[in-house]
Amino acid sequence: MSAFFPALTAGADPGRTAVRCGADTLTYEGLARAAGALADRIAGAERVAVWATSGAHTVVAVVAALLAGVPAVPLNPRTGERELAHVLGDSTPSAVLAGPADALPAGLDGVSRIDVDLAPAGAGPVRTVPDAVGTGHDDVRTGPGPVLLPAEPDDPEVPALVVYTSGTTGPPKGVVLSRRAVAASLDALAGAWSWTADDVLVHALPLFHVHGLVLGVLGPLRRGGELRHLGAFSVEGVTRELGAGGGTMLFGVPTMYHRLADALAGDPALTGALAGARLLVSGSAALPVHDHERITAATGRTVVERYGMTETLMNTSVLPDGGPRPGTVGVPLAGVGLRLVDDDGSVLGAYDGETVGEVQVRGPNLFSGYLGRPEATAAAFDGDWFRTGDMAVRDPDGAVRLVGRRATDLIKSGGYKIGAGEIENALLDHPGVREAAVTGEPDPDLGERIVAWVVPVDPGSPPTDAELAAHVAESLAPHKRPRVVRHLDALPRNDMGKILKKALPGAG
Ligand code: MLC
Ligand code: AMP
Repeated sequence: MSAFFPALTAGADPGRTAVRCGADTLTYEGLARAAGALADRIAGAERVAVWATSGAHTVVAVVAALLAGVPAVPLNPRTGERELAHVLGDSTPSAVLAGPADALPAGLDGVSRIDVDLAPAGAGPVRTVPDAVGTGHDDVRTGPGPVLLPAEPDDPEVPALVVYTSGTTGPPKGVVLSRRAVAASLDALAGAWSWTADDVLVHALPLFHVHGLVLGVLGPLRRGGELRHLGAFSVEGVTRELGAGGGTMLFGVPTMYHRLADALAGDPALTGALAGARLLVSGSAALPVHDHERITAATGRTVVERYGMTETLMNTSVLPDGGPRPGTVGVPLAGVGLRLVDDDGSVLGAYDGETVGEVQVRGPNLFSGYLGRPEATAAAFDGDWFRTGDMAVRDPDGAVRLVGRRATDLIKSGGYKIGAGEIENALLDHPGVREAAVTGEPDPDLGERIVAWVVPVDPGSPPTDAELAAHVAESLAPHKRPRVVRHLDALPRNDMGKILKKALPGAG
């Protein structure tokens, strides 16, 4: 496989800015130097974890892992004890890569730590020369204290990342993404969006899921363009970096676009910044038509939606020059096969905007399997077609319109996929909880908010809502905490004792 990041090696402009995160700026030369040095340190490891804070250290760590051909497991730095123990036990990383100033939790005590150095001492200016002397390195970068950029793996099936994603029940599963899948998806997006080295991508997405990490970090670096990460989402940050800051593209989840839409009235600087961007892209959940309309009315720009999934990377996108298509996620990307399938397994051919089926996809963008779970991997496929669990119709022009999900126990909140089962298990761990059920209900900001239905052990002194939210946040992660807690005397159950979520008051 050719170089994953051509701009780090041959003939690129080494002085071009690659990444700006807060106070840290790295040119392509600086990134090659920092990631090259780290790649040498981790070479040969089976897997490494990355303490994926929203900063330049995460970028260097993941680039180093790709250069070394070592799969990286990004860790949410806010992951709670229970979830962290699961991910570490499941993925058994030989080291964790972290920023020197990062405080790591006790759960990582047994994993050796490697500090990411943004500016390794002794490494001079980078010069790339071909490997003529059989050093095993493609490029030898010389200067005071030469640093070697390792030969990247030839096999495109070598895993690049293992990204954890929630299922309906039980703890999250590790999705193994090969170099082939990541490259194919990014290159298909580049084609659809005319994404080039001239683009400056602005975003504030977390770097432990595919939206922020694959699209938002590996995307601009594969193109040889620039990434500006805001650290944390804010209207001011978007205004600054897209406006005078020179950003050309914005990636966000619908919650972020909703907050931008709320702020547009009376904020000419934000309006100008959005109007001046080349491309505004939303994904990870549906952007409500009302938010599309508010943004277009104020800025004259349409937000382009694309549809993806951790297991499949990107499947479809609205084409930027094809006119506005609010409510659809566009057409399949180059190389992606997409079909709708009925409950009985028959393939639906109608492009009538009405016939609903499950979305199945195939193509080079697909994952290699769930780490260590061959049965779960097999169950996710129908032949070589991956069952997404998303329900959709096709419009007459082929655009895909998502209409729901097969599993009601999957909640999308703020663009995060969250399994009801993992929260129920965490709640049942609390000494004050006898029974628990978790559902999602519509929320104008988050898309869906997590609701916990709880039967307390002692109805006279039930645990407080804040206590239960903190319990889930500490055990799993803050974004998995219930936003609403409702108390019941008993959960509705069928004759077999199964909880009937549809019979919860006001649910279903
Ligand atoms: C509140 N907080 C608590 C807490 N209550 N912390 C601990 N215990 C408690 N009880 C804190 C949080 O730590 C955080 O701190 C703050 O309150 C708010 O937390 P939040 O719930 O995360 O923030 P919110 O404002 O609701 O976040 C909105 C958001 C976020 C949009 C910024 O949801 C987000 O980043 N979403 C992106 C998800 C994403 O990338 N999905 C892609 C999946 S891949 P502080 O310090 O932050 O204030 C995929 C495929 C595809 O879907 O197609 O893309
Ligand atoms: P995740 O497993 O976290 O990667 O989330 C993948 C899921 O996010 C998909 O199966 C969809 O349900 C949802 N999703 C992603 N993009 C969109 C979009 N543009 N519109 C609606 N849902 C989306």
